Amino acid sequence: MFGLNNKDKNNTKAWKKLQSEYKRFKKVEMRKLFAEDKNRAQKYTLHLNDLIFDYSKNRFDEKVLESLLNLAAERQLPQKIKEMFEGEKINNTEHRSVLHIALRNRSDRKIFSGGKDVMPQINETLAKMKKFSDAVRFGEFKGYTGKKLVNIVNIGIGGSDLGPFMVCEALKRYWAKDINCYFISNIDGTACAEVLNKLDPETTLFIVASKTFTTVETLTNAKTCRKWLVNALGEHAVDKHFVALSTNKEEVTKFGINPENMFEFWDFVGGRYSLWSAIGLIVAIAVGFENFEKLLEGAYAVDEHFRNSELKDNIPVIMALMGIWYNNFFNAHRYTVIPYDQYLQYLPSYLQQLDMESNGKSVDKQNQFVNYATGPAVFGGAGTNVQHSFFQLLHQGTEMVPVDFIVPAISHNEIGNHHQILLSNVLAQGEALMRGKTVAEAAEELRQAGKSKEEVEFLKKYKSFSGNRPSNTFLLKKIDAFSLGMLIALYEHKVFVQGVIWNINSFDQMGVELGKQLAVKILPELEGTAYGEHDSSTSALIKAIKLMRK
Ligand code: G6Q
Repeated sequence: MFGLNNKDKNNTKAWKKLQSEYKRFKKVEMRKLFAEDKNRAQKYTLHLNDLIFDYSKNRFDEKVLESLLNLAAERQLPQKIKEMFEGEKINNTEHRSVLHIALRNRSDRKIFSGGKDVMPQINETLAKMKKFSDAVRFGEFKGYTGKKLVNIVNIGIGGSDLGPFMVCEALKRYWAKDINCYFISNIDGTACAEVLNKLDPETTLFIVASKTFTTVETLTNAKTCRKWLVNALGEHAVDKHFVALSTNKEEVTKFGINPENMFEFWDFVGGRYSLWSAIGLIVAIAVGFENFEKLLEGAYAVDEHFRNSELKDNIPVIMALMGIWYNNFFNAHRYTVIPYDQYLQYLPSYLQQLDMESNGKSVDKQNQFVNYATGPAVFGGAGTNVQHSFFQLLHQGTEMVPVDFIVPAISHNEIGNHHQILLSNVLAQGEALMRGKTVAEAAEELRQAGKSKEEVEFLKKYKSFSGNRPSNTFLLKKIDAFSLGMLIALYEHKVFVQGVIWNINSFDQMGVELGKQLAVKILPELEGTAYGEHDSSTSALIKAIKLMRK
């Protein structure tokens, strides 16, 4: 398999075909497609359990879709999916299998990495998580002074924070009544101080979540929290108030956490794919292990769908192909995710890491710099809030930004007609982006509103909307552990498919290293114990900081 960079014409046949399809199709209006085909929505909607994925409001027709599917086939996608599920070392720069799918394998199928079935160790950790989360929830595992642990603090960053944080927030409705969850991630002392100020050491459990157990932010925060606890309750209290989630027993022990209080995971689980592992411990404590299992089951349902469905019926594949179509042919290098659900407000930041850390790469799997666009920038926020902030640009900006709308038909809080209003908004936005409003239509509307001829002439362009702006709609029945598990897994596999098509390794993150290296060098310079050579901007800023802190 060669990269897309390769000049071999046969290898990039589908890509070339898509370039010509783009020329044919770029001006075609979705309005027209919907008018011409009354079955368009039905044709381009996929179902999975209670989830409905409507991708009909995208700029494609049957021929475009066929060419996109040919691209996936040409990139040997089915084979690549098989390789991931069979534990091949597809993370080629780190020589690792990529087996987050094993963490939620609810069948008795064996899954191998390096010739070893990984399922027994996964199931063992799950059993340990169940036992511990139940014991905390039911007050059997108590604090040092015998009080129930009701404040659960996850200390972690990046993949060891964003996933459990987002899931806890999304499932807040299911939290045990007497339990509160807190998250400390940022190295900024404020993050620690603001949480600790609220807590009573006697009722607080710290979960130190770090795959490597070498991450400076997490270890610094964990040290501060450990000190806070020891000051209040003494060194002997640590075993009752600190647990670790990690792959690194040695560092956990060195840090001063009893290895018996460690929940293990493995290097075949990437940080940003780890919420299904021991990293989900806070979720299990907050919402109960049964709900944590439902989360896994939702993801497993998607894994089975992804593994077994034909490309044309495969939701993550279609999500990915639409993204490729816009990113690489329309040059639309960003997309936005808008959950119309307050509980999902942190989903966009979670997806930002999932997508941007996975596919923000410039070297392909054959060690060549790529000459095509890879991962897009992702942003988002909860609807309807964001309608009142960045939607202006989505509707009238000069660049097209594809949108994913996510909405549950039923809210956990059906108060008055709040949810009907919210639903009407999400549907209206999708329709408005697709249809737009022509200059002539805007003029007519202004005339109907009694505006003068001059005003109509002046305002008609400002009031027009180009339309033809694409969106997907994910309609769920309700946000619960199962549907959330499905949703997250759909995006994980979407990102994987795009990585396959771009021929990049979605599972390393070397781009975060350079800044870390430089920070280590600059720290002693700020503390005045070293002097370093920098560009004039960095040097001047170091000097200014030192002056201000004097
Ligand atoms: C995710 C990344 C990164 C990682 C953090 C925390 O895929 O690898 O976000 O999760 O840097 O790392 P540790 O869990 O090792 O502390």
